[in-house]
Amino acid sequence: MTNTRRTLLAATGAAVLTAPLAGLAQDIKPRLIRFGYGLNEQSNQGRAVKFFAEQVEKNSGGKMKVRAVGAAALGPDVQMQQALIGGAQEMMVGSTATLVGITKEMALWDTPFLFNNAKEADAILDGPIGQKVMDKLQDKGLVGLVYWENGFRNMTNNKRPITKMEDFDGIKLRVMQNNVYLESFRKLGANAVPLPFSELFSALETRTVDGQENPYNTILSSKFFEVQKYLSVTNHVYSPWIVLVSKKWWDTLSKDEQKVLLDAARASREFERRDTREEAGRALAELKAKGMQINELSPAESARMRDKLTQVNAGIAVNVGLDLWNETQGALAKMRGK
Ligand code: KDG
Repeated sequence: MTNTRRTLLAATGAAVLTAPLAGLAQDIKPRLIRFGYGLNEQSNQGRAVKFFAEQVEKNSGGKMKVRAVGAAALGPDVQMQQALIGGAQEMMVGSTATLVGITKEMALWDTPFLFNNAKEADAILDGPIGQKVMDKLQDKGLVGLVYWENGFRNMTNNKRPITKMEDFDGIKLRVMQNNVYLESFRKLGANAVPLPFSELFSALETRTVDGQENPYNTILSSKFFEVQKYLSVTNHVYSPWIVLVSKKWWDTLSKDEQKVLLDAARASREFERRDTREEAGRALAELKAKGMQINELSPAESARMRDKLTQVNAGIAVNVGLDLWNETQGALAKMRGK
C-alpha cells in the first residue's frame, strides 16, 4: 500500500471515528455574538470590548463567544444601530449622540456642560434617570445594557488656537450626526459639518474640514495629532458611549444568557471608565509631545462659551420632555448641594 493511500485511509478513518463526536461538537457550538465598534482595536473603546468578550466567554463557560469587530468594519454607528434593530448583528457600542434619531430622549446627554465632572456623570447615567432613558430604546428594537465613558470633548483644528468664542468664525468643524451638536457649533460661529466618525480622519487629512471635537483619548488613539495642529481645552460636553443589544436577538436568549451579558457589561463599565480615565490623565502630555499646540480658555472666555452654548438647552428640554429635563436638573442641583 502506497504511503499516499495509507495517509488517506488514516485521515478517512480518523474522520469516520470523529464524525459522531463532530456531530456532538455541533450540538455545543458556542453562541456567536458579533460586536461592532467604531474606534480602533488599540483604543480605550477597543480595549473595553476585548475585556467584555473575555468576561462573556469566561462567565458562560465557553458557550457564548464574542467576535469583536472594530474600526467601523461593520459600518458607522447609525448603520450598526439599524443592523441591530433588524437582527442582522447582535451587539455594538457607540455614541448616544447618534441614537437621537431613534430615541429623542438620548439628546439629554448632548446638553453642553450638563455634567461638571465624572462623578456627576456616573451618578446620573448609572442611576434611575440613565436607566429611564435607556429603557426608551426597547420599543425601538434596542436594549441598552450600560453606559461607558467616551469623555469630556475638546476642540482640535488647523486654523488657530481657540482662545475666545470669535475664534470659531469660519472654521469648518466636523460634528457628529446630531442636531444639538450642529446647532451648538453654528451658534459659536463655526461652519458645522456632520460626518460619521469613520470618515473623520480622511476628512481632516484632506482638509475637507478644518477641525473636530472629541475626548483626548480619541484624539490620541485615532492619531488626529498627525493631521491637527491646535488642541483647545473646552470640555464643552461629557459624551457617553452606550453598549447596545439587538432586542430581536435578546428576546431569544435564556434568562441565564441575558444575565451573562448584563454581568459582563457591568464589569466592563468599571474596567472601561478606569482605563479611560487613566489614559486621559496622561493623554494631554502625550499629545503635546506629539507636537500639538495646546491652550486652555480663560475662565471668562469659558463662561462666554458656556452662556452661548447653553442657549440650546431650552430646545433640548422640549425635545427630551420637561419632566425628564427637570428631574435631571433637580438631581444635579441636589448633588451640588443647592
Ligand atoms: O464609533 C465611534 C463613535 O462611537 C464615537 O466615538 C462617536 O465621539 C464620537 C464621534 O466623534 O463620532
